[in-house]
Amino acid sequence: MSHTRCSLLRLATMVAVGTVPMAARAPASAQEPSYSMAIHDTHFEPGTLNVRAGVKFKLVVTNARKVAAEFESPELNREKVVPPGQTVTIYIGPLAPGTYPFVDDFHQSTKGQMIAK
Ligand SMILES: [Cu+2]
Repeated sequence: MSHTRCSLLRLATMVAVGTVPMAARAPASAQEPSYSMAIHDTHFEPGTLNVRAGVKFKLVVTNARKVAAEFESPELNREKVVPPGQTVTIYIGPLAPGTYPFVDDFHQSTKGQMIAK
C-alpha cells in the first residue's frame, strides 16, 4: 500500500483505539542502547533484531539498496524513508516485551521483526 495510505490507516487505527501519537521525544543521551540494521534487496540484516525492553533505544538503519526504502512498523508507530545508500536514526521505545514486525513499505516482501525482552 502507498506511504500516504498506510499513514492514514494508521492514524485511523489510533483514533479507533483511543491512543494518540507519542509526544516529541527528548534528545537521546549517550547511555541509550543502539542497534544497527541494513536494508538489502530482498531482506533486512538482521531479519530478527533483539532489543532491550523497557528502555528507549536508537535504531540505526542503513539502506544498502540502489533505490529508496521505507522502514515502517505500525506496531512501533514508526515510518521513515531511507534514501539509497544513506543511514537514518530512529528512536524507539521504551517497548513492552513482545514481537514487533516491520517492513520495507516500498518493497513489501521485505520483512523483519524486533523482539523486545
Ligand atoms: Cu509507509
